[in-house]
This record gives sequence, structure tokens and C-alpha cells, in this order.
Amino acid sequence: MFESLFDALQTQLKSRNFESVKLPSDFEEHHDKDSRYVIRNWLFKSPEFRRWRITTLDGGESLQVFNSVAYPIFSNEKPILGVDILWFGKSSKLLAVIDYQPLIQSKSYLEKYSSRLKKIKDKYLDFDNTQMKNIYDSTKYFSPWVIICRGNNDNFVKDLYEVFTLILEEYLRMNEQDKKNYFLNSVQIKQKQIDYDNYSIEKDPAEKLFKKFFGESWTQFFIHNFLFALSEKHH
Ligand code: BLA
Repeated sequence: MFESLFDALQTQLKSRNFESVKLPSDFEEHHDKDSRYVIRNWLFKSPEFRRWRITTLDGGESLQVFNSVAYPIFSNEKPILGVDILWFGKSSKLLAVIDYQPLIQSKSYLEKYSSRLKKIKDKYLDFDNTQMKNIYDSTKYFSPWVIICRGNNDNFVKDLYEVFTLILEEYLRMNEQDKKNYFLNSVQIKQKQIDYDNYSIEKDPAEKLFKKFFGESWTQFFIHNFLFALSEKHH
């Protein structure tokens, strides 16, 4: 269902000379025992990005997920790009969350990097929502302009493509244009990215779904070694 988003992202990364990183076959593609759910993963890197991962979960009519996280290298203080887009077939609900996820919450950092989302989002009224339920703490690793959209119609899917590609292009541009740091040094950036992975592992509602489909041990291995690879491994 989100193939067009996936294709747009892959095209952008390939045209910018990102290198594709080979994954263990069990991460490349993994099925539940009835093959009703299939999870696929891709990993890219470049001189500016230490890790750009993409995950899709294909549950046919009942569930479709497109998830991606871009981590700049430790000498680059830019926000993490976070994308979580889900379609729940039974209730016909689409949830799209996209953010330039800030490493710190200082006003000037947010203004400099994350506020670029505002210009994009202002053009698409359906996406003018920043209200989160309480799964995540909206003041930790989310910006005031986080895009959270809950919808269900076709028009929305078309807008989603435009919003996604605009956000992606702006994010890549921001990382190409200004390579100086103004707020954090490499030690701090690294610590913030570790903390992001630990925080995400603690909050991510995906774990519950994965356990249901793929079992406890594969799920633990997958989230600690692929989704949030800097997280502490022992729990
Ligand atoms: C919410 N993400 C969710 C929910 C589920 C998933 C089941 C709750 C849905 C609901 O409230 O209706 C599921 N997330 C997944 C799955 C994957 C996944 C299956 O990552 C597979 C890989 N989540 C992220 C990233 C962001 C993110 C990178 O992984 C950052 C943009 C955000 N997901 C996010 C937020 C919510 C959410 C903020 C809650 C939305 C809200 O509070 O309204």
C-alpha cells in the first residue's frame, strides 16, 4: 500500500549515492508461520548518515506499515528523521507520524532544524495536527511541529505522498547544505542517539505486534539488533 513512498525514498537515496548494506537474510525478510505477515528491511549508509533503515510490514488487508529512521553520523547534530505510517484495514484507519526528531529541546535548535516542517505542513490542512495520545512523551525526541495524521480516505493517501516527499527532500537538503554544528559536539550527539534508541525501545508499540506475529525471541533480537541497534542489549 505504501509502495510509492518506499520507491520515492529508495530513488532519493540511490541518486545520492547511499550505499546499501547487506542484512542477514532473516532481517531482509521474515514471515510468521502462516505467512500472513511479512516484514522486510533495508539498510543504507552514506558519508553523512551512519544508518538509514526502512521497514515494511505487509499484513495484507489487515495491516500495512511503512517505517523509516535516518540517523546522521555522530559528527552531525541534525535531527533524526522519523517516519511511522500505518494502515489498519479492519477499522480503515491510517496513521501517519513524521518528524525531524530533535536531539535536544532548546528553542534555537528546534527553530533552526525542526521548524522547517511547519512550512510544509501549512500547505496540507489534513496534516495540521500535533496532538499525540500518550504512548510517547511529546517533549522527548519529538518537535512541536510533529506531523500526526489520522485519516481514512484516498485523497489523504495522495497528500501523504506529497507531504512525505517534501519532508524527505527538505531533510536531505538540510543535511547537504550546512555541515556545521552549533549546539552539540560529537560525544553529545552520540549519547543523544543512544538515548533515542533506548527511549524508543521502551515506548515503541510495535513490539507488541511483532511478538504476536513473530514470537518473543525473534522480536527481541530484531528490535535490539536492527530497529534500535544502539540500545542496551540486556533486557
Ligand atoms: C504509534 N506505531 C504506533 C502505533 C502502532 C505502531 C501499533 C499505535 C497506533 C495507534 O495509536 O492507533 C506500530 N511502529 C509500529 C510498527 C512499526 C513501528 C508495526 O515502527 C514497525 C517497524 N514510531 C516510530 C518512529 C516514530 C514513531 C520512527 O517507530 C517517529 C516518527 C512515532 N508511532 C509514533 C507515534 C505514535 C505511533 C508518535 C503515536 C501516535 C499518537 O500518539 O497519536
